[in-house]
Amino acid sequence: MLQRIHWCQCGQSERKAALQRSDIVTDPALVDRVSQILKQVKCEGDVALRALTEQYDGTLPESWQYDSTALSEAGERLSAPLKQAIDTAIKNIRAFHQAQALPPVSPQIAPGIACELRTEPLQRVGLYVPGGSAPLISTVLMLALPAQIAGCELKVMVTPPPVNDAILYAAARCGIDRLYAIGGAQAIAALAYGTEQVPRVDKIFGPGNRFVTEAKRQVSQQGIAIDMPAGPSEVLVIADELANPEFVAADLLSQAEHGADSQAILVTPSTDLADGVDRALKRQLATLPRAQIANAALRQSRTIVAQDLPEAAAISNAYAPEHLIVQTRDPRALLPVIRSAGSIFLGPWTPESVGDYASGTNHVLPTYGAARTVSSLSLADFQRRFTVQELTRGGLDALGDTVITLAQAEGLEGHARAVALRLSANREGSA
Ligand code: HSO
Ligand code: ZN
Repeated sequence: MLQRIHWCQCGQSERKAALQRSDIVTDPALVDRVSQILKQVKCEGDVALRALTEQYDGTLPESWQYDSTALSEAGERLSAPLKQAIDTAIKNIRAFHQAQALPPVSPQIAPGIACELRTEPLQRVGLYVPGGSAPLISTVLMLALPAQIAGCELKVMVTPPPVNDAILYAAARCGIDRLYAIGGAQAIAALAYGTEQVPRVDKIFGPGNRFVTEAKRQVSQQGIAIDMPAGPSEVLVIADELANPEFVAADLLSQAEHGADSQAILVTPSTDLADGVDRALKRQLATLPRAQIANAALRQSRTIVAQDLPEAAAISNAYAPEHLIVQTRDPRALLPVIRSAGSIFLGPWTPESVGDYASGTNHVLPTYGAARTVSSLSLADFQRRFTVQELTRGGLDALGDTVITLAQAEGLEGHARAVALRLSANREGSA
């Protein structure tokens, strides 16, 4: 079922190819088109938003703007179990992100020298929630809750029309201030430049299709901050001979159903387990509603047979997956040797789905190997850190000569004098 690769039989280039992601081709036509869309929205504002929405998403609905009152009415049309599920997910995600608040950092460095690290919320944030084949209610929670907890003053959400009631309800419950039924590159442009109706924001968050990703890339070069580079979603599962092949197959499929460009990789020392997973995949695919998408994704997925679990961990480290699921006899034992994974799911009772929706962690994660240097979305992404310092007269007296020596070593006499004249004022004063 899955293409199988035996790691020990591979040379360097075959190993590299085994961990290859599908190419993200920067299509010059797409780059051009997105650049035109950005310009059009920048120049024509809401008129452009209407025209572009008509071109790409059907018509812009009469009510394409929702303030907090309009949002709060959406709940009336939603089933009780769905509202309950959204509320439970909110409770858990809020708890995990609230716990991320940094305690104040204000060490006394030396007598008379006080340094502080403070945080403040970003003021205006723009949150993109994809529409398309699956309305991502959970993405509303993952973006809006940390923004709310951070205390961002203005939280603007955009999502393509038609907007699902559950998205509106989730937005209301997470304190979204304004929501606009616009999507694609035009929505990113509206957030980046502002239009008559849509306020300009300082930073744009959220996943999206190729247009959205390219638009975020282009506006980020114009000085608007973005959360992280986005690529197709991916999972790597490390499983040993004790893993349940049905569980493993289900986890691979939950990733594969996201999109034809998703990637699912199984790394195992057991060919028996690999065989079992292949059989389970076939069985489960037969009744999966999105089997066509999942099948396409599985065509670029694979099983890598490793010699042992340490080698499996090394393979995972080399791939740097967005999600890593570990289903082994003692999953926590592997944790110390695992590096560069966006989010790690330990043990048979921790499918990726729980983190996607409701356990509390964020599902906006670095893809395409970015996990080597980029972290999962967290409270800190909605905050800015800055430092404060204050020296007393005595503090400067004690540190002054050090600074003067370093400044002179750099040939920056002006810096040295800014200290030296205070020191002499100080010493004369006390003489
Ligand atoms: N697995 C996706 C998030 C998601 N899954 C949303 C279901 N809904 C990327 O982490
Ligand atoms: Zn998912």
